Amino acid sequence: MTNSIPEIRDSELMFVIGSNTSEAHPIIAMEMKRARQRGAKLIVADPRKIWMAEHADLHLQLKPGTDVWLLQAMAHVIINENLVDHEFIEKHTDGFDAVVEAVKPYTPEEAEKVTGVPAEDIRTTARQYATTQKAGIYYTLGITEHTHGTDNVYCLANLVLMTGHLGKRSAGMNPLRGQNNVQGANDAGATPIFYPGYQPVTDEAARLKFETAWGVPLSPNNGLNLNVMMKELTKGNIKGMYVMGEDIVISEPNVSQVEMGLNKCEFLVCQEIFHNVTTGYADVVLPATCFAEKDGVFTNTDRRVQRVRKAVNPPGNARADWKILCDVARTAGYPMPNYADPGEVYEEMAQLTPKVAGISHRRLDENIRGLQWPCTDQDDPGTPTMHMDGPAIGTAPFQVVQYRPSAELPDDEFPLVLSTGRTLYHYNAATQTRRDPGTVAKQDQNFIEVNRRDARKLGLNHGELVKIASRRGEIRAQVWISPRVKPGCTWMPMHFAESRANILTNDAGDNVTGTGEYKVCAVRLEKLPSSNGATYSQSEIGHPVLNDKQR
Ligand SMILES: Nc1nc2c(c(=O)[nH]1)N[C@H]1C(S)=C(S)[C@@H](COP(=O)(O)OP(=O)(O)OC[C@H]3O[C@@H](n4cnc5c(=O)[nH]c(N)nc54)[C@H](O)[C@@H]3O)O[C@H]1N2
Ligand SMILES: Nc1nc2c(c(=O)[nH]1)N[C@H]1C(S)=C(S)[C@@H](COP(=O)(O)OP(=O)(O)OC[C@H]3O[C@@H](n4cnc5c(=O)[nH]c(N)nc54)[C@H](O)[C@@H]3O)O[C@H]1N2
Ligand SMILES: [Mo]
Repeated sequence: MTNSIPEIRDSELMFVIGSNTSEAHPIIAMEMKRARQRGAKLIVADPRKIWMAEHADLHLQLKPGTDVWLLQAMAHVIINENLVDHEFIEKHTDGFDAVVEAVKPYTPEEAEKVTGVPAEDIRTTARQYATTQKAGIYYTLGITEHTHGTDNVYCLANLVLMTGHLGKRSAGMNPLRGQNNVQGANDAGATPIFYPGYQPVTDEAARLKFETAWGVPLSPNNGLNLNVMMKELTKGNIKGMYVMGEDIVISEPNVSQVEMGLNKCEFLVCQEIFHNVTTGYADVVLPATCFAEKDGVFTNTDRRVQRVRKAVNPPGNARADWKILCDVARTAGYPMPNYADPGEVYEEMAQLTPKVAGISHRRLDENIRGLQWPCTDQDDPGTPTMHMDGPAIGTAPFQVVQYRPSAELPDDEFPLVLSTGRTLYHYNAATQTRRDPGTVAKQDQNFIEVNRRDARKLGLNHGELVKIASRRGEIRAQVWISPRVKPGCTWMPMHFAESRANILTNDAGDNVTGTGEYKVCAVRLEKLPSSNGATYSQSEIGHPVLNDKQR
């Protein structure tokens, strides 16, 4: 996020796009509702009538995968009506003229044809966004989990830059991060292209710095992204894999291919706090401690580094992830330093990473609200709002984007669009939440949201089991006739191991990040003979997949 969660309450306008904020980020949604009560406008762009849309002044219910059209049309209006911030563009950006040219064909009227959003609503959104001072963009996976996810993000960034909504409080560009510490994991270099603090692997000076500090030669090449790894696994080119805290057999797109790959994989290590479906394939499972059983830091979505402290003792032989990693490295022959605690690990990172150079466990103990990076030295109070003195990289480049349709569109054979995501009650692969009787009582089986019109055409009743097929496989789930989705669209959560959405999803990846197209694929619904009333039994959970390595 360029800005911070506490700034949300002072917003004047929130543009929430592709984010089911109240179910996936309920605390942030509460801040948004608070802002709303204090007079802020809320505009939601989402193919589904999510709860947030019910709070909104305007709901742009676009067709899945058409965001580029919507956002380019907004840019078209802002430019045509001269609502741009000329001074900001002049002083801080580069390449605006090319965008002016590129968005010319994206008229609101044409956009209406593609997106299904009335041209007048696009105009209203563009005008209000451009002319409101404290206007922030909030987005998540509805924007990124597409083969054109990066294009979507570029379009949003273009809007921020042309209106000068950067480096101001309660404005900016705010991707809401999914997991408690996914920001921290990325910051620490858990990506194939960066050392800690986004220092590029391909940057010679960065590489030399880390080679000197770690006393080993390092590869000058980027690693493989997850999407490419899974494809190489399926081809049998990846012989060994080390999976830490992920249930890839549930969460990767086109997951039957991943299962085939795991059957070929010669050596699989899972470092886990529970047995999940993927550990069923593992040669070795290393038991790790959960968040409440260890010390360290988490970095929140607004770049806020905070201390977490051990509250309970771990069970059995479970050990902190960092201790396991250190021992594996030592056993493999690398003389890992004898860190006394995670504070010393952080110290090393801070020494090598300018963005967090001023952060330490000691300082975090004194600052109970955490420190937000960039925080470059001991006296730096941290950075709640980024780019206050202009873009951190100097000049911010506009990006020219052209619409590309989703990789798989509905046709006669698979006539419906399926989008997937999450519900309030379960967490991702549900390894954790389906152990809790409370959440299971709220939601115990998979379902697919279908519009009444499509259900009637197919003769489907609310609550009956239906077969859902895509080009990649088929599953069963309960039909939910739902006003949330428009005709032609369906939606289901990703949480259910015995009815995996990812059997259906498309593994075509974004051309920059590789992120799979979880948000759009084509499916067919088939009525099952005498299916009424059939449900899954709880005993099936946890053992849904058999494979030739299971023992
Ligand atoms: N309860 C709960 N909370 C969670 C999680 C969980 O599993 N359960 N998971 C966490 C994680 S890891 C993450 S990454 C976040 C994700 O948080 P979100 O991204 O908010 O969650 P999703 O349900 O994946 O999808 C977001 C929204 O995108 C919309 N959408 C689908 N297709 C499109 C499209 O083409 N365009 C637009 N504009 N919108 C579209 C969907 O209708 C949905 O409302 O949630 C985090 N929080
Ligand atoms: N169809 C569809 N698929 C999706 C998505 C979607 O929107 N639609 N979203 C994608 C997204 S955004 C995400 S983030 C992924 C999530 O997919 P996964 O990461 O596979 O799902 P989680 O349930 O979050 O898995 C976390 C695992 O980590 C373990 N764990 C928890 N704490 C610790 C710890 O401290 N240490 C260790 N070693 N393990 C721990 C848990 O037991 C669990 O097995 O799914 C992706 N897949
Ligand atoms: Mo995520």
